[in-house]
Amino acid sequence: MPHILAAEPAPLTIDPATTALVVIDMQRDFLEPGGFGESLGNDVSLLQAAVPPIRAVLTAARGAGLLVVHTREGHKPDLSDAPPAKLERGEPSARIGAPGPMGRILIRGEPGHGIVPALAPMRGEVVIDKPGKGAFYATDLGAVLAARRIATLLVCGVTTEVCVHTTIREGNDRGYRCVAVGDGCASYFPEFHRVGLAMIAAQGGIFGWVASSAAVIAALSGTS
Ligand code: TIU
Repeated sequence: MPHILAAEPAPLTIDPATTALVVIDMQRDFLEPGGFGESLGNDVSLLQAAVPPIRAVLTAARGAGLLVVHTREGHKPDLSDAPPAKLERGEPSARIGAPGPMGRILIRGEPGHGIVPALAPMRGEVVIDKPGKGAFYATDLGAVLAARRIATLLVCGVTTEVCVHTTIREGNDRGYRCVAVGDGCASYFPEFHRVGLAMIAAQGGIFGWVASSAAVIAALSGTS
């Protein structure tokens, strides 16, 4: 049954049968010290703010029977899926593939590549490994969504202005109605987070909508 979701710039109707929750890159490499995020010079503690709202939205999405998709950014151990332009940035000792306290940085199968325990995928949920910032690039996300006739994506995760933004832009161009769950996103730069969300909803929702986790939960539980 369709529900009304309060959002910016305007409310929209969502049908749980054709809506997916997409949780972007809530990995130890971005959220914990010693991973990729910290290797880039960031204060990784800033991303913790998104964890409780995502947990709450995950619970609501599971209860409403939504398709739940988790993504992980990372590369094959031989780095064959990582373009040199991505690898050559940063100090050599802290680049993608370098050893760190959570294993090789941003490499599939290493401890740092895993999703934080608080948001661990449940059995049956889709986990998409992506080599880029967008979740559609070089993945089978599009096929997964098409098989379920998904029309609307509720997108949360990190970081707001990098992988969340890229995924919403990709999804918008592919015809999906993309809703950023605002407090379920976070950035190492609070200003980028704020402006990143504003950019989505500006101009009449130029490439999507922005809703709060509370509004998403209310819509999914039928109380809005
Ligand atoms: N550095 C940064 O802000 N983000 C990334 O490198 N990847 C994601 O956003 N997942």
